[in-house]
Amino acid sequence: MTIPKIWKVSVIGDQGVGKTSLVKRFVFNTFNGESLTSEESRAYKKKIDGILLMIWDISVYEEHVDRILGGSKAVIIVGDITRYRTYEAMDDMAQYVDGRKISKIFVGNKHDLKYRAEFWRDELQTLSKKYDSTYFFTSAKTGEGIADVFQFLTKKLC
Ligand SMILES: Nc1nc2c(ncn2[C@@H]2O[C@H](COP(=O)(O)OP(=O)(O)OP(=O)(O)O)[C@@H](O)[C@H]2O)c(=O)[nH]1
Ligand SMILES: [Mg+2]
Repeated sequence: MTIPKIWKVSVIGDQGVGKTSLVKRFVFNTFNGESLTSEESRAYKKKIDGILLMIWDISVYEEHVDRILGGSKAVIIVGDITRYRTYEAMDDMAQYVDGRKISKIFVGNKHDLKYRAEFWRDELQTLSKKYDSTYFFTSAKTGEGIADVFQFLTKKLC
């Protein structure tokens, strides 16, 4: 019997950027348009490329972010491209995570609404350069880009 690698991955980002939707799209392949603020952080399991991912959907109210982030292989920092201030929050959060041994991946979510974008490629490129990282565009609604984020994670971060 081979014991799978288990990786913890944390998903953070400003309120309503689509953290829960993104995780549920990836884990269950579902999307539910309703808006329900996550009061508590929650972990979901999903096996991909022989790696068992423990994906933490971190609540904006989480008191123990520090402890949850500890031991994470990667952190996915999500913004909502239709709201510029969620981009600023991405930078703040990246700064918060910086200096730890955790890979950062930036995600501009709600790409199906790109005609309403308040930030886009230039901004995410700037952020990626600043933190020596990479970025993706996703839509939890259509599923665009979601698998790419997690595939990148398991293929490139081994
Ligand atoms: N059009 C569109 N709407 C999205 C997308 N992702 C999430 N939403 C919607 O945005 C709202 C917030 O999504 P959530 O997944 O609850 O966001 P969250 O980051 O978990 O929010 P909090 O838990 O409150 O911080 C919901 O109404 C979702 O249906 C997307 O890719 N496209
Ligand atoms: Mg949520």
